Amino acid sequence: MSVTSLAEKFVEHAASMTAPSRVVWCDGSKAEYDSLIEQMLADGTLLALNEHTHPSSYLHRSHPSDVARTEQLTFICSRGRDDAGPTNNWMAPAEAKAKAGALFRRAMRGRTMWAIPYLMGPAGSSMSRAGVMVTDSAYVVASMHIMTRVGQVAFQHMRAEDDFIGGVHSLGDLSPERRLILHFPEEKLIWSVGSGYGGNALLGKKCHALRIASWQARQEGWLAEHMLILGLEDPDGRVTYFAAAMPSASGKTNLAMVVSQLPGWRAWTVGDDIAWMHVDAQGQLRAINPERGFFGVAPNTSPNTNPNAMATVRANTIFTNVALTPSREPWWEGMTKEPPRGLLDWQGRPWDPASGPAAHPNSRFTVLAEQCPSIAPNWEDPQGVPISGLIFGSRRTQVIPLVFEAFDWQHGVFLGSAMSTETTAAITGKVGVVRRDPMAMIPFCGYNMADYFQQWLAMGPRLTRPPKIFRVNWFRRDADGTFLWPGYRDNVRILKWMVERIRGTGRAEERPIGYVPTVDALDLGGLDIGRERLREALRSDAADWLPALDDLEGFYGGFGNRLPVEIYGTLADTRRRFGG
Ligand code: GTP
Ligand code: SPV
Ligand code: MN
Repeated sequence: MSVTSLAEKFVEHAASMTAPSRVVWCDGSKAEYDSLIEQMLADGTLLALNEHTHPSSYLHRSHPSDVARTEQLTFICSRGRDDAGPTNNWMAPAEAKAKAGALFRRAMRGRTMWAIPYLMGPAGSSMSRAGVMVTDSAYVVASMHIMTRVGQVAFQHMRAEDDFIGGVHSLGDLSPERRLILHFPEEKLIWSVGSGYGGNALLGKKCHALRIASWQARQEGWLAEHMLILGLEDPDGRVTYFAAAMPSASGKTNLAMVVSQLPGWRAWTVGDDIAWMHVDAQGQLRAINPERGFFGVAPNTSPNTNPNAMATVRANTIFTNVALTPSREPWWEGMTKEPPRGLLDWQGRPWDPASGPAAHPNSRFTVLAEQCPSIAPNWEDPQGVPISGLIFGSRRTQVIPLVFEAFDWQHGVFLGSAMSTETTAAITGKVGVVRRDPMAMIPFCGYNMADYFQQWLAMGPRLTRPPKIFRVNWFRRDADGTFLWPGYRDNVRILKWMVERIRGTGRAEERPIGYVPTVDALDLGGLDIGRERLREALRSDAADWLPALDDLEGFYGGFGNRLPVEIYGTLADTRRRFGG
């Protein structure tokens, strides 16, 4: 492999700081992956699973205090504080370097440093971007092999010597007290120390492909989004592509792999977590999936909810923090009705149901996308796929209807900016607390979100046929706490209505919040759901919405006059339509 001299310099500099006993450049080969696995089996980082039921699959148990993203330890270190904005933690670059520098100093002594050149996006795509990260974690290297394209292909994509994002990662001592995840967008640099967990440590994913990429996208006129990408094929074989933003652990992987209940309709998976979207020369929005694999939530994945994910993880999969059966098979809550006897919990102790779930609620699988039965034949098309519909979804027990459509692009951007959601186990902290999460990007937007809304607004006029924008909520509940909508595979019914709206045939009523499907507009064939229940799922009234709009105004106020006037204007219009 030929390494460019700037990449070499970057790695040498990281090595002089962390003092590893040796530096190994990764080539991304299968032999390299196999030897990493062998090494981790030998030192106990991985346990081999049942070779008959789960060939070439492994269990990794992480440190119990290192099981999810830690947002309070994640910082945007732009030169100007205002450029990070009120929704990000900010630290001055010099202070950040001093703090993390002390943690990195000689952190790799006696250990191997791997240097990983990686590409985010399909080979041969002008939308793909390269990175070079170093790490002292074999688990991170093996995961990067699955989640990104590692090796020479990264250098082939650099348009200049310095055309890469640099990343420095060390496990440190895994203590949250000595953990920092730092982004220096002006230097195209990421520093992460003290965590081995996915979003904190696989620097190509949230750090590069969202926080740094969103900063670059703003400057270059594109969008880096926390979105799945899927194609929905109709009975005539026509495929309509959607990109959908939903907060962490709120349904992207499930929707991306959905198995249709409707005869003749089928979904094709393009990506399950991140979308990079550009306007092409014809004014069409096109999206690529920058990733190569899935880092998916295990709990509640079952042959019922997500058969495609179950089939995907049958082999060549690394499981993290799931439970283990006596026959060395992985298990998690929701996989089967009854837990098998004799389970070891995610920390390797005999499972005691009184001490909590057997699998960690944020336990995950890491697996190549190409193993997914529903993977789209064109998922690695360098041109990306043409997007006709954009979806913003969140997890709300109340207020937000099952589905509705924005009046136009500007209104759709407003709906995205107005999202809030209930927190999940994907981040440390309390679960189920409602928080603001515009476009599902609150943890991932690498710059001032007021500017981000402006970026979204500015995309509309550049598009010849702007995608229709929809808002969904699979998580609304009745007074007894039961989900009003069955969700999962029945979500295809909602996608079908969206396709009909895009084609101009779907029926809807105009409401203050947008176009809401009439009860008979949804294809409910074979589904046992009462009209009253569906009406409740679609309900939107002033009594719920006016207070919610007041709360939203308070959130917007945090951006001061940096917030685009269009956003305030659309808020005022909505209030007026409700008679408020
Ligand atoms: P990240 O990988 O963290 O970004 O998560 P994700 O958005 O891909 O979420 P995922 O699809 O893995 O879903 C997480 C959890 O949401 C699942 O375990 C389910 O509990 C729940 N979920 C997903 N889809 C539905 C749905 O349609 N209805 C209901 N009720 N729950 C759902
Ligand atoms: C998320 O939390 O949104 C994830 C998992 O997709 S992580 O890679 O940890 O960010
Ligand atoms: Mn995610």
